[in-house]
Amino acid sequence: MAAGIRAVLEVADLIDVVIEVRDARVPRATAVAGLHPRLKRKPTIVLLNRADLADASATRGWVESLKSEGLDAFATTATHAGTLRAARAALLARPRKRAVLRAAVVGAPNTGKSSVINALGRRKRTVVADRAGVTRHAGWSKLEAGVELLDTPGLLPPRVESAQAAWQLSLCGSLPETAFDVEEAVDEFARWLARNRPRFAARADLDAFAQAHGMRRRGGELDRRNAARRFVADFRAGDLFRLTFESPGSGRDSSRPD
Ligand SMILES: Nc1nc2c(ncn2[C@@H]2O[C@H](COP(=O)(O)OP(=O)(O)OP(=O)(O)O)[C@@H](O)[C@H]2O)c(=O)[nH]1
Ligand SMILES: [Mg+2]
Repeated sequence: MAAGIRAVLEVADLIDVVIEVRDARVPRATAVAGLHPRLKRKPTIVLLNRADLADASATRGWVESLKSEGLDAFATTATHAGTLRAARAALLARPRKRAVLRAAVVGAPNTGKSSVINALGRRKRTVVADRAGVTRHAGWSKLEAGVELLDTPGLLPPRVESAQAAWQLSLCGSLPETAFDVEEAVDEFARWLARNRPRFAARADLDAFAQAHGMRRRGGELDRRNAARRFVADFRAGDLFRLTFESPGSGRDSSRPD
């Protein structure tokens, strides 16, 4: 993802506003705008995107917490353009130092950056797909007269903070498929659910999931690997349950250390 940060930094002087797209289910692990001092200093609008897949009250808590730190924060679902209305208004209301207001849309891979650009412009301009690493090059597009948006490739911290953050990012689609073992990620998830959301725990039991879907190998044993793939696809599509992994906690957003 080094290309991602390079692409943004090359034009950092031109950028008036950063629109940071986070995944509302992992708002701390997908906070990347603070990674580089040149981006961190810019006025920032934080979008907690994929709000449709996150726990609604947790998202409200995150929005409040980010606002209390002085950040402009909005819950959005980029696949529903209407949810971007308030964020769009906040962007257009920004004071303008130059004739053109330029905003860079940055975020971890697959958080919905390109979808946000399409939704802000209320039309399809950029390619979106449900896997990390789709946008490979930064590209400007005009939102309206005098306002331009920069789509950027996904950024990740050089080192993902913890093993827990890694499997959570994997499940949410922000780490490439090759970066994790799908079966292990679902098993970790099942253990996390048992501790934190016991009412959902049985849903992530791979044996039970394979059994329920009739997924067996030729010899007759349960096909846990295929079950894990199907489970992850269902989870990403929002077919299982809404869930937020990280709670805002108290005080500052630790993802934006000084
Ligand atoms: N459920 C849901 N899906 C979304 C939302 N926003 C985007 N998506 C989907 O998420 C997938 C990734 O969206 P993109 O816009 O390509 O994400 P990106 O951040 O540009 O991805 P990269 O360029 O690969 O870093 C697509 O399948 C989108 O349709 C959302 O708010 N809710
Ligand atoms: Mg993209």
